[in-house]
Amino acid sequence: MPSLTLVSFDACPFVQRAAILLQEQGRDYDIVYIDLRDKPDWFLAISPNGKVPVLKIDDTPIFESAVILEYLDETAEHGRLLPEDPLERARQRMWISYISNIMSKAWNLQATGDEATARLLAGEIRGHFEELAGQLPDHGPFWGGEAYTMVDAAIAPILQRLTWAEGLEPSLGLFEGMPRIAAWRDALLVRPSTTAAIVPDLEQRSGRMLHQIGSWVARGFAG
Ligand SMILES: N[C@@H](CCC(=O)N[C@@H](CS)C(=O)NCC(=O)O)C(=O)O
Repeated sequence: MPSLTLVSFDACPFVQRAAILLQEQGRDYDIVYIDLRDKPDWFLAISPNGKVPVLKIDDTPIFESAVILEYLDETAEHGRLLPEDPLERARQRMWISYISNIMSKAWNLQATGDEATARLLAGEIRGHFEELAGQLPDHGPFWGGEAYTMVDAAIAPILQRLTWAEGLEPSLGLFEGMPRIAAWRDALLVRPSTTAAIVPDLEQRSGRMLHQIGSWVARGFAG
């Protein structure tokens, strides 16, 4: 088996997706953290967009979290998450792409210093949640019912960060009246792959960092 090295920024939810899948698969991997404010030359040489995650397979880098997820799934020895049926595979890819678009809104919601913008984004994210809730099966907490899927790995980091944001500013009401999304979130947040894929004090560190950049959501952070 080739060696796997995940190039990471510790607070990045896109990196976390890849780390979650590596944890689900029980694979050995190394992790290398970089400072995105001071990107090393070796990183810029393997990441044309200057973004993490990059996964190095021996010496070959691949970038884009959704591509990394697929590579890891296709090379898994057992327990592949993407289904065999092409239509079902396409449907999971489609929703992963939809979720990727929510990630930038989730970041803007956390980072903006403007209350009106935060509330607007919270409303838009609730709209996306309604769309996703309409896709979830009636039974079982995950996208595949009882079965954990690639869509679950892809969304867990956002549900985690939005839960932290809601903890800082409960009036956002992101999960209010959304029992199906809340149950999905609850199942994903306690899943060992989700918790093992981040540094242990990330919630505190994120709150502090958001507070320092003037985030409205984190304006009262006192940690
Ligand atoms: N579409 C990319 C997005 C990755 C991304 O936005 N990463 C952020 C950190 S969370 C980054 O590296 N930003 C550095 C920059 O834009 O300079 C993916 O899915 O991998």
